[in-house]
Amino acid sequence: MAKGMRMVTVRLCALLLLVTVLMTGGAARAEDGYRLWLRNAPLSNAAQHKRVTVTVIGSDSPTVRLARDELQRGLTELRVAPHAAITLRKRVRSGERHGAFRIDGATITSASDTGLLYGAFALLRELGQGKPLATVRLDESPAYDLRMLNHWDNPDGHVERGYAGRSIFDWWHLPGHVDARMTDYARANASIGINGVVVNNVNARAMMLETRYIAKVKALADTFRPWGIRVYVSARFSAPRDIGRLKTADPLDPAVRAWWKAKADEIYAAIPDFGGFLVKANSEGQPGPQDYGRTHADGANMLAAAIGDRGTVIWRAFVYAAENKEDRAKQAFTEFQPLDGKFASNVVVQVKNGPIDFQPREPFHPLFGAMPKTRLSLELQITKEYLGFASHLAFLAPLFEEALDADTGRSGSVSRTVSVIAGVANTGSDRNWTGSHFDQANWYAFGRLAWNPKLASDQIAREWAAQAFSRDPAFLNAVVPMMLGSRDAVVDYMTPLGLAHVMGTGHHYGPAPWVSDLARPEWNPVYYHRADRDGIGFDRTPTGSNALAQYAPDVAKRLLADEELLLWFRRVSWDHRLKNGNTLWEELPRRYDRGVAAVERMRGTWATLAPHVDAQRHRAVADFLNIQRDEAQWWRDASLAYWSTVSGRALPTGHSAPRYPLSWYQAQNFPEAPGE
Ligand code: BDP
Repeated sequence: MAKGMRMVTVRLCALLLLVTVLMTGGAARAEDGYRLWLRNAPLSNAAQHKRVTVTVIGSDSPTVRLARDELQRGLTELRVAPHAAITLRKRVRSGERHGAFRIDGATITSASDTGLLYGAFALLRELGQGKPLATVRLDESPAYDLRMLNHWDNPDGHVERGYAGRSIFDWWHLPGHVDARMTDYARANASIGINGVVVNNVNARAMMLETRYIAKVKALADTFRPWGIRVYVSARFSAPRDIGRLKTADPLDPAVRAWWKAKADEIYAAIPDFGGFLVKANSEGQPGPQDYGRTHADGANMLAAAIGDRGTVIWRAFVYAAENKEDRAKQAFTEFQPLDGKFASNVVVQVKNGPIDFQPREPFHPLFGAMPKTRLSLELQITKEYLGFASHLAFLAPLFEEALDADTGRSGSVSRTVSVIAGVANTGSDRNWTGSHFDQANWYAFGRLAWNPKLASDQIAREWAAQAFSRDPAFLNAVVPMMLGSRDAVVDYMTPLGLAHVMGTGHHYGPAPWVSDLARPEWNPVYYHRADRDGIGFDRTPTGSNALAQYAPDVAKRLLADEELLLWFRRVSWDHRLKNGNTLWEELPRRYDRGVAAVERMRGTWATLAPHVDAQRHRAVADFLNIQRDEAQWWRDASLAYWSTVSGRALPTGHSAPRYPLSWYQAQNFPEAPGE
């Protein structure tokens, strides 16, 4: 092409681009989701600030400088007003919890640098939702000292139950190279108040404690520190044997105790603010103190002694054993409750929200409220192992809220019985961090609720959607209800009426209620639903496993009456009559159909929102909703085909027959399913 022609073409292209941008405004900017909820989309078309002044009084630290930079950048991007002057003031206030802050218009006050940083993010969050600067008044204090993400990331980059690509932690190049993404990750966490990060899988390799790995962890800790985040490591209990050349890992053996003490000293020499260890012991084949006839308390206290007052040992209560004939839902309580009062003061016992395993719906775990002399942590799963992975849109704030608000009947709600909140992270190397755009909302919701468990799901959804997509009320009024109903839709099309653990073997993708041939009884879906010709459900009343007795009597009564948990607690006949007058056999297909219809509605809603969302993200979400619709239908059809076969009943009239015979569903195989 001649030079002149080329110039004309270039000019034409530039003109075309300009016209497109002018015509479509911000919405058309290609967006890949990398900026999460920190997009700071302009509030007006006004020119950029001529001047943003941030004055810092009383402190000068890397953290305060980050707070200042964040305000400078955020206010400029938001274009709040032609001029803005903000003051960050560090001032002691007695009894203030670390990280607390106050905002009074343009002044942010805190006793800590981290509090000033949180205040900066909070101010931008308020402004981002359209509140005028002069009217912003906040007085915030985190409900818990420790708000942490647990990464199930392996050193080889694979993420257990990860649906967003590979691990964000590049162990191979650490410590020589710390990827810039680590700063963006820490910034995102700080913006929602997360202040602790466990960087490796609970199914841990002892290698993480080797000297060369300590150097890698230190590089991360140094990067995260200014953002107010402490680093923790999952410790393999058998490490003294695996890497320490000892013959035993018995927690009462003096050599073992000395090994852990020396290891802790080595770590603290490199990372003075190291958070501590997370331990999965004697669970799903992991080593633990019971291998030596010792208790969980013996194991936890040994590590607690090694760490001393420098950090925390977080000991998981997620335990069950194949050799144990007791109902799996009961085993953690049976093992841990009698140990109440036996744990050292720097031990936290971490309990999953429900007694089985992160199902779409579970009753709260009976250990909450039952260990008043022990510090407890609530473990939630942000990654959606059992809720359709990243491709199903399921906003988890209502699930988290349900867990936090559950009344234990002993010492208030679950949120009041815990002192730590942990979430199994959903981050990965995908450009949008979480595998899908809407799964960012689950990371966000987790952080917000760990900061303030009283926040309502709809407020969180609104905040997030306004920042991540659009603050236009027309958009929010459609998208927020869609998000709020999405988890119930999953419950309906996967596990209605208290069903649980009916997912595919290993990967947990798709329906497989028929599976009955796995080595351990409690790995089989049939163990959980117990369906046959006469009925369905797990009897956890006194005539069955009596798991109900682990709850306070009033709570047990309430749980038993809750039809959403019917088949969790009771075995009933297919003709069991529900409160709405339907028999169970009539109600089941109604629930599945309701779930599928809800996804269909979500697709419709999203289609109408195209004018509010950039084309790239709109398309990606629409594609995933199509996948979700097809998979919801698959769940419904496969489940009903199976229930119909075991019960020997034809589907009630008014419900369409499954698309394929049961054998077709049973023959499906997904060796490529991620996350296993
Ligand atoms: C289950 C997961 C498994 C985890 C385990 C745990 O399937 O990958 O290792 O929980 O929490 O939900 O330890």
